[in-house]
Amino acid sequence: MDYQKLSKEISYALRHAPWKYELELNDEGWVDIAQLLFSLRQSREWQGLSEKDLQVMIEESDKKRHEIANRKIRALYGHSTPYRILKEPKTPPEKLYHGTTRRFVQAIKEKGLLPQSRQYVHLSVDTETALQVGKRRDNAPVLLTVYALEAWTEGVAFYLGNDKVWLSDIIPNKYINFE
Ligand code: HQG
Repeated sequence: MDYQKLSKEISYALRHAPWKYELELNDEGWVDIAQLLFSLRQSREWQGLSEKDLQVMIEESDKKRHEIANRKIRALYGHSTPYRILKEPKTPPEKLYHGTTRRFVQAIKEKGLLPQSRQYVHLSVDTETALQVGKRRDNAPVLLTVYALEAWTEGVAFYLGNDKVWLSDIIPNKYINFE
């Protein structure tokens, strides 16, 4: 089984287009595994898909994108669906990082970090992870440092994503270092 392909399709279903799979996310983004399997098995490629495959997909993934509990599965971050998924608010570390494309820097200097098509801004716990994120779109990405704890103290909300990814509301430019 191509677990990477499976992960991409499940991310698409759980982050962006659950209705195309006749799924409805609950407030925290969970869907019943049985319903997801039923839907995916309609296509020839995933005919033999089992719950075990979902577990293996998560274990073998390079990033912790999905989580299983109580016979349900959800995406941990990345959502663009119209109803905002409720994430657990959490006090952030002093600094978080964001890797981006050179051509976005000017706009971020002016407007701060915006969620754009997603529900939350995505931040990384370390510079290496942030640079990997930035490399998706630019081979020489720009690393931004976010003074997360200071922003949080002054009212910007932060939320738990996974061990590497934090989510937040808009980060005003005064909390960002562009060096
Ligand atoms: C940029 C992947 C102009 C922002 C990754 C980013 C991540 C602005 C882009 C996760 C802006 C949005 C999310 C502003 C922000 N003006 N551009 N004011 N503010 N931007 O893909 O953070 O592999 O929605 O810098 O690893 O790149 O899919 O967000 O470049 O963890 O699991 O707007 O998705 O994870 O791009 O990536 P994205 P992201 P997966």
